[in-house]
Amino acid sequence: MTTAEHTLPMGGLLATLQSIVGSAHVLTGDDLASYEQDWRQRTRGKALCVVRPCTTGEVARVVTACAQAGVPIVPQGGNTGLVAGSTPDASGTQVVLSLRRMAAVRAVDPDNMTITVEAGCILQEVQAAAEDAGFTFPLSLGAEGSCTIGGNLATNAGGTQVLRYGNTRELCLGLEVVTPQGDLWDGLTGLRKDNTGYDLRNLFIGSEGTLGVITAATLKLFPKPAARLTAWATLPSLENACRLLAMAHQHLAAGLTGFEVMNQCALGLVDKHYPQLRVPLWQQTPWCVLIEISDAESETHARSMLERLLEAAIEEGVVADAILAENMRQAHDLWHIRESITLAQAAEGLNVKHDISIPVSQIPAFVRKADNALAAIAAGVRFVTFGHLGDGNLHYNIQAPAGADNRAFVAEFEAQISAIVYDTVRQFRGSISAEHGIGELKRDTLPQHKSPTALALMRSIKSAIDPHNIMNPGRLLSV
Ligand code: FAD
Ligand code: 2HG
Ligand code: ZN
Repeated sequence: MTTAEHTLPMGGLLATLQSIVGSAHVLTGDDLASYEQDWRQRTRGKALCVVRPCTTGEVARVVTACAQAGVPIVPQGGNTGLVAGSTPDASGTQVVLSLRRMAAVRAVDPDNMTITVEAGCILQEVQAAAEDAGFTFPLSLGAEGSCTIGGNLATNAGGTQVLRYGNTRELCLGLEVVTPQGDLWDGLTGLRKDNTGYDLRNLFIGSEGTLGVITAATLKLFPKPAARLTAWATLPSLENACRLLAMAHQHLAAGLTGFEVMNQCALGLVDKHYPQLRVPLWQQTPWCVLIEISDAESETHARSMLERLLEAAIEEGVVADAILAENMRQAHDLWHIRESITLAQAAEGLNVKHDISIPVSQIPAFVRKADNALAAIAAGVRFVTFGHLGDGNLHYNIQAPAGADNRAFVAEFEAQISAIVYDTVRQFRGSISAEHGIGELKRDTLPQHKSPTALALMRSIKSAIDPHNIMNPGRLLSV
């Protein structure tokens, strides 16, 4: 595969792009920081320009023009990705294609229980449109106020409801995609059954902008539950959290929609940086858990189910203490604490993230082993361990010792720390990326954790669909 080479003068390309989207929507110059800087402040690139099309036809013409010029394209939604995949490299030769102006809800089909939206729709707006139509769209994550559905699809985002509803992939029925040649693939169906060969939809989902530009999607809607209830529990150990998860599956069955775990260090950071959130009970035990139940019957039914679970768990010594949110406001406040961990970590300073999955049954053993190994190489490191325990997905993040220089710590220890963590993940047959993707940050780590056969197949797919390496080069695969 060849790397994209410029075949047309840049001025000619900029003029062509302006003629396609209008000059107000081709941004150049020094003020592109919000498009060039990644969310975690790990990398800062330089774009040739930012192009903001507002229709699929415009996207197709932009991609055609860039392909003809041999100029690479970096698709970008809300730029909330955590693996440095949505910002340009430092060469000043890549075009950032921002989908943010393509934000229409194209259709709601209540009988088919689907909604069709454009890629730049903010996730929260998709949720609101679903609510307005009398349904729920269950994808839910801390960045939902700024991430886009196109970015969610491109990363196959997870979040806090995966346990019941699945990842973004499971929520999507159809896609509209502009290929690296500028052709349109209209796969925007609302079909729940379609066995007509290779699954192109699932190939584009999770491809992190390396195979094409997602311009629209048809998504599944679900009935709104009659009631949602949230509980917060304190636990002496991670083993107990796993035990509580098993009990919650037994007691609540399909009613269990969320099960999140947070360690004391993670909650301590929220308490430090957002004291107004008033984190409950966090100093009592090393671990806290958030449980959500959704009930098709009534709030009374939901409450009695959750109370019975907690009573049994306290009686068996699994849970030390628990609170049940009295109303939606209190439930929202508890979830807000959980969703603020990433922000609190950012406020504390640069850190090392690991978004891993391990079979749930092995998680306590994994954490014990990795904690011990890391404490031995960097005394005083802080373990910010939290995540979607119900999915076996931990955010096993490492923060510099209190008072240390975070940037210097990351520069000195990141490679060593991540090597230990990923090696331990491999011993437990886990994954080095449960939900955030590979991007640039984990690109060079991926080959150590995929079989040569899997990597060769991935490279074949990339070169078959994007032979000139126009789409988001250097992300996911080094090629
Ligand atoms: P961007 O960051 O703009 O892009 C991400 C990737 O997708 C890039 O590779 C980009 O090139 C590609 N891309 C974007 N749009 C398109 C498109 N239309 N077509 C093709 N490729 C495209 N993630 C989770 O999975 N679960 C969580 O719980 C979660 N919580 C988060 C909480 C916070 C506070 C933050 C900051 C991030 C969180 N994330 C989480 C990560 C992030 O929000 C998700 O990865 C999200 O899906 C990215 O959407 P985006 O629109 O911001 O995409
Ligand atoms: C979450 O679950 C996100 O809150 C972000 O996936 C995780 O900050 C992180 O590492
Ligand atoms: Zn997460």
